[in-house]
Amino acid sequence: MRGAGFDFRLYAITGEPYHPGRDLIGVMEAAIRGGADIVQLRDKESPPSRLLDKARALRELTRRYGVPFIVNDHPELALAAEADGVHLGQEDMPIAAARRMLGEDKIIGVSTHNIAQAREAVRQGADYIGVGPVYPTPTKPGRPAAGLEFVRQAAAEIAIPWVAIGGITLDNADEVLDAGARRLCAVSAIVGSPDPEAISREFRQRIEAREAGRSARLSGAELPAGSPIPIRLNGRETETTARTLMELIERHGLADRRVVAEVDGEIVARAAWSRTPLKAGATIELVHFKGGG
Ligand code: TZP
Ligand code: MG
Repeated sequence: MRGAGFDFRLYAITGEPYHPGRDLIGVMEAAIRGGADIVQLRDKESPPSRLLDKARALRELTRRYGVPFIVNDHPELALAAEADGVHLGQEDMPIAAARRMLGEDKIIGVSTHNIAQAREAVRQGADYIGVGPVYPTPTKPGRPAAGLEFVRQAAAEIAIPWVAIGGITLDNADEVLDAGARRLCAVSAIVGSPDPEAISREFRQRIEAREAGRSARLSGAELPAGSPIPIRLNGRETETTARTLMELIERHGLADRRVVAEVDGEIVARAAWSRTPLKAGATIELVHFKGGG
């Protein structure tokens, strides 16, 4: 499940207090039918035995639809329910400890509330990160909004999948996407809706519409100068303050040499080096051919 191909667009998280009288599985099935392509069990109230029942039921549902299933807070529950992974907050167990418990194949997601936490989660090996709360939300009381600026910073810097979360509704989804988000997550807007399927379908359409127009806007993405970002260069974890592929290549003294450069598995033509941004978590291969002929 984990691996280079892991990605998603619309992340639906459970929130049973938002749908009293309606069944958890029915609500989450509607979200999936509408286009949610990853599901998380988030339940701060139930005792462990109830949690395991819910996790097992959601596992069965998500397996039927071929959608990844993530458990919030509890790696041991993720294992017991055969979930695809776990989602950790800043106060939860460190990523390395969760990785030891879960093994290499499980997905580990991490909530981050500012760009420093986002960089650190990438460095520690998170498979995706949550970026938020974008807006204040009753689903996470007491957590101040990180705002759209954090979304812009993540868009500029973070190369692993990251998802905007917190107070996102159909009324503000477009400005979150305008700020650079390519994935959205919602609790209340989806599960609190009388029609979770229709809402999910609309969220999904908004995201897809941006994706379609995206490649044209990609060139010239400005990256903030400053702190080093973690990258993987020729198989080695390292850091760089270079902000473009060209800067990185220049710093290795290779700009005038015969070099093939690959970013995240795609060869980048020399003409595009200067406008290819470097993002935290990017995998870069530089192959330098020595000698002539
Ligand atoms: N993490 C950051 S904000 C948030 C979580 C779990 C709550 C999102 O819920 P909602 O109802 O979509 O604002
Ligand atoms: Mg937590």
